[in-house]
Amino acid sequence: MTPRPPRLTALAAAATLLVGGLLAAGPSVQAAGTTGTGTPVKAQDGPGTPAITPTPQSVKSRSDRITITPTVTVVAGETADESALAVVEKALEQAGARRVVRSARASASGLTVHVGDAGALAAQKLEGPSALPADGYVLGIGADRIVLAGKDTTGTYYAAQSLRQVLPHRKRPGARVGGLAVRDWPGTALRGVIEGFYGTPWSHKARLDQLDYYGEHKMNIYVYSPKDDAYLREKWRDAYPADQLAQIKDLTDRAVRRHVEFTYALSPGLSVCYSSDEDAKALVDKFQTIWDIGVRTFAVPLDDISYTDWNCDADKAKWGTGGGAAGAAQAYLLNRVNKEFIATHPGAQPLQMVPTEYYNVSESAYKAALSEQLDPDVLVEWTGVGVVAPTMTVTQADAARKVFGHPILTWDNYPVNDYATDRLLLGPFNGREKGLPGRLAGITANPMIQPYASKLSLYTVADYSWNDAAYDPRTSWGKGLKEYAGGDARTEQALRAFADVNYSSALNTDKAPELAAEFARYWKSGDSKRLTSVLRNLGAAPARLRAGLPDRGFVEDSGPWLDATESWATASRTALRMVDAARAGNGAQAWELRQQLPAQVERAKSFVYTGLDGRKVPVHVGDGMLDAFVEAATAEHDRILGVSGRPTASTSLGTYQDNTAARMLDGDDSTYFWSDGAPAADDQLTVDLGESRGIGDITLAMGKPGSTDDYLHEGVLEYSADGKNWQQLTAFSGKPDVTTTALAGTKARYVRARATAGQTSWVVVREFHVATTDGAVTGNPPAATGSALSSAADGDPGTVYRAARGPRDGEFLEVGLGAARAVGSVTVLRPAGAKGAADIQLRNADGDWRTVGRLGGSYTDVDAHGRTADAVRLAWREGATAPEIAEVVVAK
Ligand code: LTM
Repeated sequence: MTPRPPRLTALAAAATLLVGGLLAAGPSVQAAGTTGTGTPVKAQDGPGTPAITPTPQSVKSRSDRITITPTVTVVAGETADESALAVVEKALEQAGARRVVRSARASASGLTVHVGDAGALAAQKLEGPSALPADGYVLGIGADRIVLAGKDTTGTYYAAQSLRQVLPHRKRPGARVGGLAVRDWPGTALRGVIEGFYGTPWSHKARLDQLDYYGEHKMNIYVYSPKDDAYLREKWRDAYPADQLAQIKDLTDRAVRRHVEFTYALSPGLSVCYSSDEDAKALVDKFQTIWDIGVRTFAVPLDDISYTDWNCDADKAKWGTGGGAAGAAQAYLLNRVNKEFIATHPGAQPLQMVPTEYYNVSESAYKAALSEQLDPDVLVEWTGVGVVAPTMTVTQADAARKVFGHPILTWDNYPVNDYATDRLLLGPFNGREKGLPGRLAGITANPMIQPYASKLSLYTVADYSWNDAAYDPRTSWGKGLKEYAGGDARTEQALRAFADVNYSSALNTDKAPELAAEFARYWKSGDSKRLTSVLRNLGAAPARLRAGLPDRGFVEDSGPWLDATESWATASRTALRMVDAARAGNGAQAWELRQQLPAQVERAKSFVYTGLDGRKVPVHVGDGMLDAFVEAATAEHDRILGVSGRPTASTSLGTYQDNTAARMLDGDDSTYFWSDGAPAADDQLTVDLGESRGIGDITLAMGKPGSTDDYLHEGVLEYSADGKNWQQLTAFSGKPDVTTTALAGTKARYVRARATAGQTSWVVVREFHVATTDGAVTGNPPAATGSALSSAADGDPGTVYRAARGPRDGEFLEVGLGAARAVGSVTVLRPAGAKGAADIQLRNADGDWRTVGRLGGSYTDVDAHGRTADAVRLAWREGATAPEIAEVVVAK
């Protein structure tokens, strides 16, 4: 079996889903989308009125409007704090108020805004927030006043955020604002982000910016747990240098102002001795330094460590071995922290922990030990069923609650990309069942290494966590794009196009869904006008975002992906124009465009992300769509030209990461196909030559350094004309390199390697080469090193015969047709700028050569008027320039 990086080996075992053991859902709340009396609410998303985000539970418009007067009085009530007041005052100024003054009582003239004062709702005949869960609020606009009434200070702060979104942006007073009654509360208590990925940790500036973003989007937790911060893992016992501690304090202060719980997560698992008094003290001492700068929430993640190896003999002596022993040891240490630190610090929030088995719900001795021995008030983090769970259900959450025996806080591994640093994951939070937030202590999402680019999906996480009943992934995604584009329609369109080609992930399996629909429409209709415009917009999107996106960090985060998007759009447009030209009968233009494609594709593939370790990873955008479109367009051009095209590869096996079957045919021994599992009998790898061809030597090169056992151990090579009926070429056993030669005259379209027995190791195929024998090319000048005569007529215009020298008098290049047949035309494709003159000749039944035309330029198409011939040749004129031929196409 092929080894995996530790965090990905932890694949979910099949879940034993257990029902029951619900977490108390908190104060009872009414269904979303209804008012307190069950009346359906009016959608609050009209033109010119920014939608409140996350989607509120209940919004009703009122008939009474208020006016933003030149002076607005702000009265602070008991749940108002400076953060809420600052948001309200700024929003009023942006709405046109000239003066915003604070006062102890309402003004007799002019608008008064009551912040944190539930009593002021009476005039609006609105019910107060006392029955709402924590963080809930009521916002009333009407009866000549605005009232913000939170269940608590956070609720009032959230009311202020909603008001900010509702008020217009005006330069002068006088704006009339529609009456509104918002009654709103969160779907789960904790909603936010865990910076818990491997790779370059976020910068201090980015973290401050994130905390602002969380406050604006009603997220209330940020867990500080970057895997590559040494002071959190390798050096967990060490005190912070003063400057780093000062930064954590700065973050804590900002978090307090944004009503976000800054959670400090220390991961001692790589070296801790669970039974050691010194280590327990080191943990508590480190927490104390963090407490001293204002942090009140703490976590001890124990993920991605070995629990079969102890770090000290004392642990083995105390607990023995196995998962149950590990669970008992972890519970022992965590209970000490809980008693010696959390319980002795009034105001400390419940301790959080990440178990070593965090990715499933199957019963185990480890989980049983945690369930029974860990203090009941400790929150357990869980990633769902799977490390990156494509879906998460209520049943699974209930099973997690039951098997861990503790309240569950999800560590949702989306949009994290540390396991796929070649990608930005810009699609919405998806596959999470409605009703889930209510069963959880909360939801924390592990974001991308790129903080600013993470905001698009975090917007949807916030929306789902707040109001899952109203949540629709695509709608929420669209709203997030709109907000992030800052109100400019063209920037929004560019952002949407860019996010679409960076959409797919384990949660969103559709690849570039909007572009995919455009490609499908084009292939069906043949109408290139619309697709031209789509691709033009996609190509222009990076420049538009670079020029106009308000959040400059996004542009910095996305640099290589923006470059790749622009280049892929260019290549796709070239491919589209090529098909257009070929379909219109303009062969020369189509060929000219086709020759631009390889360089454009190479450029599109050239952009890299540089990781923390300095490794450069080529980035992917719209893969499986943009590249597939270029390939499909090339195949269409081949079809119009009348050539078989490049062979293609397929397999019944799954693919590990990006090691696709196409890599078996790329002529590069250092790249390979790699299966994502062991083959069973009859699994196969197939080469499709595109049409029936004479076949000769066949080479199957398997295994690779570091994975020498990854090859088909028992199998056969077979060929077929139709892909259904197969004949054996040879059988092989126990060797990674297989070669054979088909009997002379063998014709086939397909050649495959088929397993005849199951095995445990995976399969690597470096190259699967099938040499063809028809269209045999003979003659002179000889091919230069690295080139072949056969490339002049191998059915693939992408390969080129390059001569080693200029032709001599009397030399020729001859292409056999197999048998005499009518020849409609001869098309000779040469690389742009290729030189050298030749007569194009056909051989008739008498063996005489007849000239039918002359070679000229890179595209020569000669009408042969259906003459019968059994060979075509290029009779060279003597010259110094070495000839180059991409393809001699002999059409019927
Ligand atoms: O998910 C958990 C609990 N731990 C690690 C994360 O640190 C990592 O970011 C994700 C994604 O690779 N996988 C993990 O296992």
